[in-house]
Amino acid sequence: MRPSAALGLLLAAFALLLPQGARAEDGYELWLRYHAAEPAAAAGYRPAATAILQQGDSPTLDVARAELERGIGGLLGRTPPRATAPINGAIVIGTPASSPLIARLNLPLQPLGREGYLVRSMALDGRRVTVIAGNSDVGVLYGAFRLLRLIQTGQPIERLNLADSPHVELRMLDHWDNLDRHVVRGYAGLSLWDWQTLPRFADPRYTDYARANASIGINGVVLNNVNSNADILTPHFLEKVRALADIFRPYGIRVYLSARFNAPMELAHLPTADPLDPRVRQWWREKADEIYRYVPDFGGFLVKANSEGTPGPQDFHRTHADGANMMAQALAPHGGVVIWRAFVYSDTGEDRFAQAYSEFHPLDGRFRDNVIVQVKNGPIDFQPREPFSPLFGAMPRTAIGMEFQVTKEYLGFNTHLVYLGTMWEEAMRADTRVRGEGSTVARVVDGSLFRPRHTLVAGVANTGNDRNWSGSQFDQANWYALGRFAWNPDVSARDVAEEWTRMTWGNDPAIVTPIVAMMMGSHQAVVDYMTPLGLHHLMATGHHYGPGPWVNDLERRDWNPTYFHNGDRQGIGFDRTARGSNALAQYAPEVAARFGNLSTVGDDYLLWFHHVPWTYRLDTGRTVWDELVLRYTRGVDEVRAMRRTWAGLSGRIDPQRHAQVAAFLAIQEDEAQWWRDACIAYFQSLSGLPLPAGVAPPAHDLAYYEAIRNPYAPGRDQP
Ligand code: BDP
Repeated sequence: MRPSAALGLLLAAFALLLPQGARAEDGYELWLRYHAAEPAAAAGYRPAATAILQQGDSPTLDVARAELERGIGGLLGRTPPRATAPINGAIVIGTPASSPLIARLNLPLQPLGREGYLVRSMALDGRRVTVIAGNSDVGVLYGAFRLLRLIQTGQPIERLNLADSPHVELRMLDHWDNLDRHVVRGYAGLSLWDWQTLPRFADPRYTDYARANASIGINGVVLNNVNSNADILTPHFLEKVRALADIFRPYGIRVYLSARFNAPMELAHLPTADPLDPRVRQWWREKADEIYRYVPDFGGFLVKANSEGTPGPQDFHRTHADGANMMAQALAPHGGVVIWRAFVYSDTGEDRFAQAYSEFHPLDGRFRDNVIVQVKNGPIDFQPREPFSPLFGAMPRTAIGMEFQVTKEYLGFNTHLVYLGTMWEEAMRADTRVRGEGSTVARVVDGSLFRPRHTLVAGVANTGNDRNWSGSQFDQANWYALGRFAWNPDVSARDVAEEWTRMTWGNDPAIVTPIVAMMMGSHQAVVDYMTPLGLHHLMATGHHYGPGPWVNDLERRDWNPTYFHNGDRQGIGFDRTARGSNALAQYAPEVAARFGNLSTVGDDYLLWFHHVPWTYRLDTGRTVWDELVLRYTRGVDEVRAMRRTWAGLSGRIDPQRHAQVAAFLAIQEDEAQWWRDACIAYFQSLSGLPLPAGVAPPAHDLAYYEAIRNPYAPGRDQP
């Protein structure tokens, strides 16, 4: 037995003796817990990681080496020393450019692009080593994290021959952080960016944030809210932005800013922000030049224009393309991009579902090639379940990026355990049919369908300054999953859940199996207790916390839940077929036909597209009314089952994290019950039908639920 294997087994044995509770954990380490006391990880780690041989000098190679030292040191209880020549068991890191040693190995790196990597067990000068190589330093860093992930998840790393590279170019987190540190739709404390103490004080969290992102391949972050404040573009803030960019750079992360479209008016008092006005164009050119003086690798602008009251080119009778191109032209000399959001709708009377497509589809081919149009996964707004947005596949001559919401604005904030991987998998695997079968959303997003110049997956971040970063232990999984889906939109949600679970909770099958099962069922559960059968947007006004299906008095029609469910005495659902709004016509004919036909739409999407009588019979043999009530009930039962599962893990998981999750699941059960009871009480007031046999009635009458107010719910748009 080699010494390292013996050490591994010793540690494993020791770990079994050590009560898990002995070590307090609060979740700060995320999935980068490098704990020797992980029995399977320690036992599975066989090769002698005797030393690290860093080939080349750069801040990124330094952090790759430091992470390996930290990770292997933690997992094996012994930090590998640095080597100066290959020795048996060494991990050799570098690029052909940084290392003659790696160059002469002639590794097949070429197809892996700038950010790909190879991890190989091989002989070098007669020694057995593990080589981590990439075409760039950041590729090496990604490879280092991959090796650590293998060890953390208890996989053999004796004979490695791995190659991987990102399928998507821009893999981003969008922070909806205001300059006063309020995070819009944030449930994890204040913004991580302490603008007050920047640039002088570099909070160590900035580095840990960058490590976490790099570990999952995130390579861009938008620092500020899409409802942006022009002040971020002033020198006062650019100094601070530079400080963050300097910290993130070694981790392969570029900084982007949300830019307010009328900034030339607000900051320079120009009389207009018309994108075709020469003064405006010049202002943006100079602003871009200035930003690049602070941040030479600045990524570009994210823009929310003419959406929910934000300024935009339409204020000056110009199109989205005019606005985006003007900014893109200013950034082009520096290699920056404009990410222009397609989340637009106005009070025109057109079905809100259809509006983004109506505005953007005619502009296909009109955007410069450094513009990416960022589209939310669904046509409305991050609902618990949405069909894919018809814009995916509809603009073959435009770079179309995916926007997911990692933070759970409409899915129970931070307290509900909802793993979003399954939802994203559903979105990515949806077949748009625009180029025949297999034209999945993933293939639009990864660029393999239309070959745009840029590809993008972005997630609205769920981070804040809570110790556990995401507001709950399980919300970390959604941050993790965003990175994995951005890296490869075809990844399996189950594999991602399992990886994360092993790294976050442990490799013991008695932990992994139940936790993964909980995660995999959790999205369907929330859909069931909030918006089953294709209902959507039933949340209470403004903060979106709790049910409000009865709300019908908001100034805009398409803010009212009653607009979306369209229920009355006879039936329920939004008719988007040709008899109704005809939004279905925006999909490829095969998709429109499938969703448009009651026998093929499927129960999960039924009320998205059809208005049906309460007595309409589903495939289950039950009426819509009965099925609705049963699904609401089933959702609550599922949460109860999650609580039982979690209780059964007591003693196997460190007590602090276990207790927090247990308490949050109790909150979730109460709130699931609230959702169920309130919605059943309300919908019964419409349908007038009795509950199916054996189903418990709501605990209170409808008036009770309608009277509930939450003026201080966190994450509000305007605090
Ligand atoms: C909605 C949020 C709002 C955002 C908007 C957006 O409620 O706070 O500003 O999305 O995406 O879901 O711009």
